Amino acid sequence: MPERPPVAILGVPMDLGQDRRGVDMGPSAIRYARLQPALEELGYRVSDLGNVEVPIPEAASGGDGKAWRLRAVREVCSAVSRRAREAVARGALPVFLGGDHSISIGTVSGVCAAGRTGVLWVDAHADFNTPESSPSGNIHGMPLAALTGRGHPDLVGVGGEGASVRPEDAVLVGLRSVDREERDLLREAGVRVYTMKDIDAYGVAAVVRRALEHLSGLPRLHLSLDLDVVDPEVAPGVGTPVRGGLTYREAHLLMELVNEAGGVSSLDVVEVNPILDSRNRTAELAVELVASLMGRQILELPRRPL
Ligand code: 6HN
Ligand code: MN
Ligand code: MN
Ligand code: MN
Repeated sequence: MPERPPVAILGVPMDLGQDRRGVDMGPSAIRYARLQPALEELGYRVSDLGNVEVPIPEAASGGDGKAWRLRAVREVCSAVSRRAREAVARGALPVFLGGDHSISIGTVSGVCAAGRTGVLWVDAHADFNTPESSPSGNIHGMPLAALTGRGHPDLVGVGGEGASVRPEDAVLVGLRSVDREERDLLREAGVRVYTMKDIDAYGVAAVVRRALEHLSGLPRLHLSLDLDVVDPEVAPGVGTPVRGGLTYREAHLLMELVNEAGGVSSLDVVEVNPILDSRNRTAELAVELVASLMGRQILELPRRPL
């Protein structure tokens, strides 16, 4: 077996970036679904670094209808960013367990300290709102905008002044719900986008190949996996479900193809909400998808070209 980087798991039980209770239990649900043993079975050395502390919503201050609980989200994301930076400096491959997607303001800004990083954002949503464009004021709809330098200075400033990611280094896959003003922001920024329509028309394989080609020159690759990219019939345990998502096999194929192309240097698994789930299915799916990304194969045989 080739040399594999040590994996470091970090939980971020954050539910402050949206308004449905339960997503703070995502890290527990994913651990309960046996993430660590699944990775060890693939030959990784895994350490679980525990959870970053997150205040409960009742105790979280700051922010208004444009960006709820802004100060608390910023504080948690700054702590996450430091932990992420330390993990990659030690040579680990960090796997961050959310929590809602606002955690990525911390995770991605932290891993970017190790070098220019391509970001593959796999999500039903674009997460490209600013406080001004957001219809909800929920910060989990803003992380990719903040990471590329747009939005509230308190969010953009996490992990250091200014943007962590260049817009041309980000690719969105699986989109099917974008807010009106968010569309304009995305277009102006020049982020590459593959919607569900592209996946329907060209297939997951072609879309993933294009997305990875676009990011291939960069030394690092971060995958931010929002489980709501998967169809809610398959992954019901998410706070903002949207019909028409990836099938079970499309989601696996996406992961398998990223693995085949060389894998990732860091990963987020976010938006799993066990209160809304049915018997932990969505957390179990999350673990399966991570295993596919990290090298689990249907057959351990040499591949023959088709
Ligand atoms: N997520 N675009 C909507 C909003 O409120 O800004 C939904 C965001 C969902 C975010 O799923 O990570
Ligand atoms: Mn998201
Ligand atoms: Mn989403
Ligand atoms: Mn920053």
